[in-house]
Amino acid sequence: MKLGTLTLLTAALALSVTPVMAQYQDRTFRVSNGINEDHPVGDGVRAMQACLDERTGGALKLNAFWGNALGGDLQATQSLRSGTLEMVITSSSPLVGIVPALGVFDLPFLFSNEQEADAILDGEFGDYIAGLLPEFGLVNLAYWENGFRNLTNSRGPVEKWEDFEGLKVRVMQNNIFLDTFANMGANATPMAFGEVFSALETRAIDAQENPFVTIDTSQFYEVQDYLSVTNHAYTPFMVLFSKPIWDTLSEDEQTAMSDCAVVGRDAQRAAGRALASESLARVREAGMQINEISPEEQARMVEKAQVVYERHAEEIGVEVVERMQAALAELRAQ
Ligand code: TF8
Repeated sequence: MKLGTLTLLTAALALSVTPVMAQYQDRTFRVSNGINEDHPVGDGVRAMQACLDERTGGALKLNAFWGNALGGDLQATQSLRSGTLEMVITSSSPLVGIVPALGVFDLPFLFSNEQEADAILDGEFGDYIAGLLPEFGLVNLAYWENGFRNLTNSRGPVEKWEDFEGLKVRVMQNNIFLDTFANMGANATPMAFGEVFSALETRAIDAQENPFVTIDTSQFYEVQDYLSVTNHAYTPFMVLFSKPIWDTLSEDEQTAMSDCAVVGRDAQRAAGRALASESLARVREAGMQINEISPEEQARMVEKAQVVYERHAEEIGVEVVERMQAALAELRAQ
């Protein structure tokens, strides 16, 4: 054996026994948010940052922008695809024009409770959907919680199917939501989230639908009098990263981001679930009337909404819908 080979062998051996220190460059990622910082997403971002600080010694930093300061969800997501913005935390719903399969999460009354949503999103089905995104220039780091959506309006109490008749309701830029509300007899108008408050204030529209924490932290209680506990949809938040920028990160940096997004997720969901009842109490105190939907009426709504599944299966992808239904059936059989 020649000396040179021996030296190389020794060096290789030394490398394999000495733990290699992960390498992180100083980088700052801008994060676009439509909601305000006091929303539980704020807790999630702080927890994700604390995890990154610990993991990368302060090299990777999140710089979050709130209240649509960097544009709406859809606009921000397009910037990720072109590599001019690093991150957005957005509902999946406004993105169906980019990734039709995401429409599966918009199907009315899909999940029955948060445990079901967690199991589907954090399990195989969530991975399957995340696996579709890189082709569209997006990387999903984790699913966070937006929450079960509830209707608010300024016209009158909504407690049954017939009460939706003629209600001018803002929906997300999403065909399935549009159809769900049109099917109820409402006059549904797609609109970006950033325009909702003033459209409610000027009475251009009567109604909107979002989880309790958003109704609270976006101050919709100032311009809405009635809140119906409809729980008609659960649309997750996705923590999206720009694929073109992602590809410039080292493997260690990518792993730190993915792992810390999951740490953030757990903090965010916990904060959201703790805040939900507080938010409900706060909007009631602010003068909103809370209308419960009776179990019989809820069952009737679920039944009448089934037609939306049939009408949109093809556009979402029949395989995607079937996979979701199989995953849910398996969960419910346990
Ligand atoms: C909506 C969504 C939004 C969120 C937020 C802007 O109603 O639920 O509240 O995507 O991040 O548009």
